[in-house]
Amino acid sequence: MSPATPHPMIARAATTYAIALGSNRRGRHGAPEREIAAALEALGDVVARSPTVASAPLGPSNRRYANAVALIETAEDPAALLVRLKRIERTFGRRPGRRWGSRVLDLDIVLWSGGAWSSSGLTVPHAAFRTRGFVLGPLAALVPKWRDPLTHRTIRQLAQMVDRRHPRD
Ligand code: A4P
Ligand code: MG
Repeated sequence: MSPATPHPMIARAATTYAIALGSNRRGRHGAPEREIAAALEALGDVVARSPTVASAPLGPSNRRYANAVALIETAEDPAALLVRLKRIERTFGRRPGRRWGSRVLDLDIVLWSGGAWSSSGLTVPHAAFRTRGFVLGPLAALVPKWRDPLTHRTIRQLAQMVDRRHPRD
């Protein structure tokens, strides 16, 4: 065994992540719903997924979004996972551009079973997920009892709070 190979006894255990998927632009797989389906394949290690929902755009874009949430299991730490997600976004044809611009694929790390994480360019839980119905709705269907490590509220509670503020979203 080379020195760089971790001993099996100390190999890092798999942890669970909730990943939010969004698309509001056609790509090589087709309409946004097709891009989401293909992205779930590309992610791998998906242990649960929500249905894909259509949602009105939040922000300046006027194109309707397809959104979904997936749970994946991996031993990668959040920084390593973000690198992989950015690579998948690129292979789906996403190009860096205007923040909140139309995109073939957006992959955000929403929650991690390891708790909170903060490093350069990465904050977990995702800074905006507590106010987003298109994330909290699908997430609440998967992990209603998971607690946000910052507010200590459950996902179900956060989803209900957003529903009360935006009953028609
Ligand atoms: N970053 C920091 N924390 C994270 C995290 N937890 N997960 C950094 C992923 N990335 C994180 O993101 C910009 C930078 O945020 C990343 O390079 C990473 O270092 P980005 O995906 O490159 O750019 P963005 O998506 O334009 O910005 P951002 O802030 O991620 O936008 P959002 O919050 O994803 O919003 N309306 C509907 N209905 N549905 C949507 O999915 N999405 C957006 C984009 C706007 N409106 C929407 C939807
Ligand atoms: Mg993003």
